[in-house]
Amino acid sequence: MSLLKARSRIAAARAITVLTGAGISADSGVPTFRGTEGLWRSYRAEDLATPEAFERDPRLVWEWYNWRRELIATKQPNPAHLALAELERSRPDTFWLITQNVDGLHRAAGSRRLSEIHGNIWKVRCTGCAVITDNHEVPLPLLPMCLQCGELLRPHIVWFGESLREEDLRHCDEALRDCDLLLVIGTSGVVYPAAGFASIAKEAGALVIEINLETTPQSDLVDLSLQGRAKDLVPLLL
Ligand code: BV8
Ligand code: ZN
Repeated sequence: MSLLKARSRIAAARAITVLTGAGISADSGVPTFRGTEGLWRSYRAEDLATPEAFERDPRLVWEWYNWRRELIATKQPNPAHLALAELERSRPDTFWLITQNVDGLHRAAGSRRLSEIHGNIWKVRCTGCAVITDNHEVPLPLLPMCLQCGELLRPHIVWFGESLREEDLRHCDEALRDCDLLLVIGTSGVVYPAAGFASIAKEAGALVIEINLETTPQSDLVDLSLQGRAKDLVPLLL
C-alpha cells in the first residue's frame, strides 16, 4: 500500500485511534528513551523511573525530572502534533489519541480527546493525600511538599512496575476495539501494555499503519509500515 492508498484509507475511516510514543516529540527536540541520544542512556532511566528509586532517593529522581521539565519547557509542538489536533477537530466524535508521552505537547498542540497513559510531567501527586495538581514551576524546589498535608510530592507519572490507571486502560481498550484505523506513531513497541495495543486493534479488525524511523517488533504485524520522520509523514497522511 502506498502513501496515496494510506491517505485514502484514512480519509474513508469511520473511526480513527492514534497511539504515539517519544518519536513524535523527537522532532520537537525532546530526547527519546531508546535512541542514540536517548534519555535511558545518559540517565540510567530504567533505575530512576521506578517507585523503588523514588523510595530510596527522592532527591535524585526529582533532579532527573527537574532536568526534563526544564528541557521540555523550551519545546514546542511540531507539525505532527498539530496535524493530529487538526484531525481531531475535523472528526471530534470518531477520534481518540493515546499517548505514552508525558511531555504535554499533544495538549499544547490543541489535542483534547486524549489519554496520557503514562501521566504528565507537568502534574504532581501527593504521596500522602494523593491530590493531583498542575505545576509548571521550573525548577521545582527539591523536595516539593504538599500544601494540603505536608507530605512529599511525586511526579504524576506511571513508573515501571506501576499499573496504569483503570479508566485509561478502559478508554484505550474501547478506542482500540471500536476503531477501523489505528495509527501507531514514533514508538519502539517495547513498553507494555502500550506495546500490545496494535494487536488488540488488529484482532478487532482495524487497519494498522505504523510511522517510524526504523522497523519495530510490531512492523510485521501492521498493514503498512511507513519509514520517515513523523513531522514529515503525519501532515502528509492527514
Ligand atoms: C505495568 C514514564 C502492570 C517514565 C514510562 C518487570 C517488573 C515490572 C514491570 C515489568 C517487568 N517486565 C516488564 C514489565 C512491564 C513494564 C515493561 O513493559 N517493561 C519493558 C521495559 C519491558 N511495564 C510497566 O511496568 C508498566 N506497568 O505493566 O503494570 C504491572 C505491574 C507490576 C508488575 C508487572 C506489571 C508501566 C510502563 C510505563 C513506564 N513509564 N514512562 C518517564 O517518562 O519518566 S515508559 C517510557 O517508555 C515513556 O513513557 C515512553 O513513552 C515509553 C515507551 O518508549 P517510546 O515512547 O516507544 O520511546 P522510545 O525511545 O522507546 O522509542 C522512540 C521510537 O520513535 C523509536 O522507535 C524511534 O525509531 C522512533 N523515532 C525517533 N524519532 C522519530 C521516530 N519516529 C518518527 N519520527 C521521528 N522523528
Ligand atoms: Zn497531600
